[in-house]
This record gives sequence, C-alpha cells and structure tokens, in this order.
Amino acid sequence: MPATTPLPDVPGLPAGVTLENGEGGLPVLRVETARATGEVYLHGGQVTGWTPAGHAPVIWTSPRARFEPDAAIRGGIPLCFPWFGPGREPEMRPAHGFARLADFTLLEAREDDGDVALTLRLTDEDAAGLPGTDVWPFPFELTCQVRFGSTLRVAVTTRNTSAHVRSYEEAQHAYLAVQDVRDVRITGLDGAPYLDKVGTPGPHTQRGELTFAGETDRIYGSTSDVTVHDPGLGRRLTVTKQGSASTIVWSPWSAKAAAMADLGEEHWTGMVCVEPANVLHDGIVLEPGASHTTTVTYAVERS
Ligand code: TA6
Repeated sequence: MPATTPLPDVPGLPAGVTLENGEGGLPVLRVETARATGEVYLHGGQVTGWTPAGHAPVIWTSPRARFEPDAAIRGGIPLCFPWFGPGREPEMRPAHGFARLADFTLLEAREDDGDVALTLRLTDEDAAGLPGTDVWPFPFELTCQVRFGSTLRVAVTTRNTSAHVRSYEEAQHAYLAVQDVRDVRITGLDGAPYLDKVGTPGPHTQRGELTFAGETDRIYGSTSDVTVHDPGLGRRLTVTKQGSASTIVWSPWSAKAAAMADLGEEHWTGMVCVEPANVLHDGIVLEPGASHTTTVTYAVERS
C-alpha cells in the first residue's frame, strides 16, 4: 500500500490523538497524553502499542510484522473473531477468523477524565469479500472500545444483527512485552483445566504458577484474572477480565518463532501471549439482536 494512502474521514479528534499513515501506509491512530502513548491500526482494529507513563512498553509488536492489507499484524492485540485458531468446524480459514484482516471504522475519539477513549466498529458489510466470510456469512456488528490511560482497557461487544441464533468464538490475542519469557511466572490459573496444544492431550489441571521451559500453547477454562511476573523488567502485568471464560497462554519458543517470518528467532524471548477469550465449548451463543461484551483491563506495576 503506498505511503500516501488517502486517510478515511474520521470524527473530530481530541488533543493528543492523530490519524496518520503508519507502517506500510496503513491508517493508524496515535495517542500521546501525559498518562500514556498508544496506537491502534484501523486494519484489524488492532492495538499495536501502549506505554503508560514511567514504564517500558507493555504491548509488544514484532519488529518483523507485516503491515499489508492481506496480512495479520504480528503483535499488539489481534481481535480473533468469529473463530479462534482453526475454529470448531473443518475448513475454517484463515486462522483466528477474518476480523483481524478487516478495516475498522472509527466512530468516536474523545478525551475522558485524562484518558483517551476510541470506539471502532466492524460489520459484516465492512468485512464482505474477505477470506473466511464465506465460512461464517452472517450479519454481525463488532464494536471495540479502547481506553488509553495509566491502564489500557479494551472492550469488545459483538451483536447478532441476524434473524437467527448465532455462535462464535473470540479472543483478544494480546502480545505482552517481557524481558525474557524464560524468567516469567504467571499466576491466577492455579486449578484451572486446560487443553495442551503442544503436549499430551490431557485433560490437564494447572498446578500452581505457570513457568516456561519450551513451546507453550494452552487453552485454559478460566474466568480468573492473570498476573505476569517479570523479574527482568522488575514489574507485574495484570490482565483483568469480564465476560471471558477462556484464557490462552502462548510462547512460540525458538523453533516455531524461527519458522515465522514475521516473528523471527531473535525476538521470541521478549513476548508472551495472554489471551482473554471465549473458545471451544465456551464459545458465545447469541439470540437475534443480543450482544456480548468481553472487557479486558491491562495494567502494570513495579514489583
Ligand atoms: O494463541 C496461540 C495460537 O493459537 C498458536 O497456536 C499460534 O498459532 C498463534 O496463535 C499465532 O497464530 P497466528 O495465526 O497469528 O500465526
């Protein structure tokens, strides 16, 4: 996409918010206030950065990410919808659904008590023609509210605008920045059942805190908040959620990262994914006209 892509018309932007041509010329909203800096690409409605004042960046985006209309941006908080991973039925492609490949519309940008609140929307009409819309061809409206401040809050509301009951999966596939994932401990999942996508089939139950000694890809049945303890950066990242019954934890480790052109072997130690979600048997079922909201708050404190 050329660097001079015409920017979409957007509502008035408050002080501290700009709409620019970002990487690859893709339109990006950039936020800079006394409390934090942040950015959201309209492509995928994807947060790709959040750095609260006084801290190192919390949301990680790959230095090798592809910023192209037909690619998912590696990093940030990809919005997986209307399915997760390979989905729950055969032939559901692309992985993680089509929302992260779609161009969202900015409905509103406002300053609110020192924070910046952005509202983005995606509908089935916006996504028409994207790969995967033939697999899940139903009317929907996705509204993503992003609030940048000393915390980051991302609320995704899905509304069934069709005349029939619909079921879908969703996830906020958040890439969190850490000094070295090999030194990280994750608490909050003790006792939770999980599906291990790289180990033995299970069923498994988490015993105590989660640490990392190799590729890790687990789908937990858990409504609990999670804390990422990062001794390297001397901080704790907390992921607090409402409306989510699943949490996925992923570290690709070296071999898988080396095989991913947009991640690379030299970067995998600096990130870990903690993904509030509703997947598998915790997928959401909506009556016509009904909606569901999953709200996640990301916070950081020194430890
Ligand atoms: O959330 C973990 C996961 O499902 C992994 O299995 C891995 O595929 C990762 O997502 C990244 O998926 P992506 O399609 O973004 O390469």
